[in-house]
Amino acid sequence: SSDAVILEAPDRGETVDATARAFAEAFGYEPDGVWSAPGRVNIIGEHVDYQDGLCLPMAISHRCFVAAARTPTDLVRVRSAQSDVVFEGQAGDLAPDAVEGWPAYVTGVLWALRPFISGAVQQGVDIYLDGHVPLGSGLSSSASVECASAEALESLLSLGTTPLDRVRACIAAENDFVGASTGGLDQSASVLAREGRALLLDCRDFSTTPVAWDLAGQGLALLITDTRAEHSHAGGEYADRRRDSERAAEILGVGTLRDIDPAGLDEALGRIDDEVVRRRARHVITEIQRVRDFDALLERGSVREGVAQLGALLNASHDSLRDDYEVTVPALDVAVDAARAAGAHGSRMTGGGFGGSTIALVEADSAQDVAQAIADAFAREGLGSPAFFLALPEDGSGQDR
Ligand code: GAF
Repeated sequence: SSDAVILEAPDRGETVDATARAFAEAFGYEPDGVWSAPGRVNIIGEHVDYQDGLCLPMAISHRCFVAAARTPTDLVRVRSAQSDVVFEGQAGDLAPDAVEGWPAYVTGVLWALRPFISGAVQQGVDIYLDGHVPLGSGLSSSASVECASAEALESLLSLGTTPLDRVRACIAAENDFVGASTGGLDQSASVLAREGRALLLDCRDFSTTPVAWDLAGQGLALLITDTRAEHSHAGGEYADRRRDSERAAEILGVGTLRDIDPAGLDEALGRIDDEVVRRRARHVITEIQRVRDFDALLERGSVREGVAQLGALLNASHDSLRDDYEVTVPALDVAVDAARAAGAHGSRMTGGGFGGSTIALVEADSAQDVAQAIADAFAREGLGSPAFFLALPEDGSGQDR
């Protein structure tokens, strides 16, 4: 296979300038500002957010940029560098199912923020979007669009929202406007992420605790492999898994599987007759415990000190997602197996699955070799070339200019 290249995100300052220029070309005047929000990787805690679970996401350096301005009319116009599809409509007409394609991720946020807008939503805006989180990569390109839009709208319309208000508005945009029944992990990470940190996210209330995650200082790195196997949340499989887990909670007589004490796992599983639902429940309950164990290791010492056990937890998470939750695809398993064989401390899929990306915790000076081993395995298996990045913990959404 060809040489594996670990790609860097485009320069942030230059992209801010380019997005402002593109706005001016598209609309014929200068924007009021430029805002951005990052994509994310979830280090551990997968497919548990919609069961009130715990997750450990961090932002990555790939971001979505939004240049925008308030207009004197009630017209909303949305354009992007990535697509010829444009949206134009009256602010007051925004409603679920009224907007098609990617502009729904922008207009849905304006719609979801309406409780913070005094009077009816009559205020027009012009928005130009430049998204650099690879689309369909499982790295939360959709959340980055929503959260960058929310930052722009907060500033332009002086809404007075808190970061958590914006998280909730972006979740509502995705669930109720776009119609994808996702759980809130991605929007929380994109808004609340902190530079140099991972976030322990409690999905009961979306409260977060920053966790030290200084890999570079310890000679370690988190290698992202975008398998480029197409994935989408609007698809039925994600919703099926969510339903299976809700069924399990119902059978066990709890609001969510978070309420099940992992110490009583066997007893609880014994009460679920359906073999598939039982495995789904086992994943969710054990995954939440893996996040607790992971966090406890990070509390106790550095990533370096706990690296073997942390890696083992990453591996166990992937195996559970593959065998019990059944959300992996061959490309994800090939990437994970190749990373482990090449000496990664641990590796797992990240995000919703059914395609998308994996992460591997590696020695910094072996990242290139691990990437090459994955690229070689893809070539051997007849899979398309993957893309490689390093996950560098960036800050969450905000104003760039
Ligand atoms: C996707 C969803 F959008 C998240 O809410 C979460 O469920 C994740 O899959 C799985 O952990 O990214």
